[in-house]
Amino acid sequence: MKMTMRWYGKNFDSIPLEYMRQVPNVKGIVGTLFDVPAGELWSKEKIKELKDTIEKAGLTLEVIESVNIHEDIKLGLPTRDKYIENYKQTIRNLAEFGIKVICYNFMPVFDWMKTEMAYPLADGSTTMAFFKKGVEKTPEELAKEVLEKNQGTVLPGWEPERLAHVSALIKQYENITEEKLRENLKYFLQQVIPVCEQVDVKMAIHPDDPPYSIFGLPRIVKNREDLDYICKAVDSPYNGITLCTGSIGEDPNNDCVAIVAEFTKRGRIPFAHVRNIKFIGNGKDCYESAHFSKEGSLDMFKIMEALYDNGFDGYVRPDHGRMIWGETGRPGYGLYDRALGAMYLGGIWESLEKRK
Ligand code: DNO
Repeated sequence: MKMTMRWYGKNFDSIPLEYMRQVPNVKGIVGTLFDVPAGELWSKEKIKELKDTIEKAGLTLEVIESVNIHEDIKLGLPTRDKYIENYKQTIRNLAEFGIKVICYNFMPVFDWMKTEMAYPLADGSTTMAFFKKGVEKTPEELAKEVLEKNQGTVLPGWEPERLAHVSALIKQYENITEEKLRENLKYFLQQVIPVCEQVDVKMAIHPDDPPYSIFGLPRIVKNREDLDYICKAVDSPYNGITLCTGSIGEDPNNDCVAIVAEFTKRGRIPFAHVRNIKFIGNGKDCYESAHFSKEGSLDMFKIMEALYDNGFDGYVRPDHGRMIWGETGRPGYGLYDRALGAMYLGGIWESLEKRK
């Protein structure tokens, strides 16, 4: 298990890489080229610059999150082929610089969705939360509210320029059923996975967050059956999953531990996002709790054990953290609570290793 932390890049992340390096056991960075729009080719120059910056700080770069998928690929438009060609070349370019895993998602229009960015907890910290009633509003109403409450902080996919035509974006999916979206994913995978096999880079799809339809959009990475379909769609170890416990776990019908165990055993989890969530109210609302099992609704020991017992040898990141100790910044991506999470998960892993 290799513990990592996500870093958005020097112009987009306020946390110095040197600080991340001081978190015991964190050796690697999950990096990205945040300013390259979906669909465009990642140049070798930019990849090299990112890698050099990270290595200069004494850390490694082996995982990318995300190389985003152009909307035309998800929609299955004739223009998708040129974007898939760019994706293939991006994979080759990343491989040249030692990248081993590419995390991506196939969520239409939006990436992950939270309705609260600074939900106050009893201990004085704040965290992100998802309230079902938030997505009963129109996306425009919700975005306006989130922007106002959070002094301009936006979620990926919620950038003002995108929101200006969000209704039109959603409308494009009017006739895209889950079945059709699945076919479009399969079409994409059939083309990129052979390249991955040639250059030894694993693709790792991130589950939908939350793992059910919102705003009437189709969602196809929600549960065990969806993951099984995806793995079989192109049956290769290079077609993998970013197992995110906080996303899969958001549907109480999903047995997170069993899912982690099964897909680790099948060799399909090269990357895991391990965080806890706490259900409140009606059973669908939840907030992102501290990692410690007792603080949330997921059993972090059992999740780590399911990875360990089934031979996991990929990358883990503590995913999100609360804002604690007065820290400010990108919601979910402060340093302090993620560092606590990395330590806690590393501690569980050490006990698993030593008890055998
Ligand atoms: C949230 C992240 C997601 C993830 C993408 C992968 O913190 O886990 O935004 O990066 O869905 O493409």
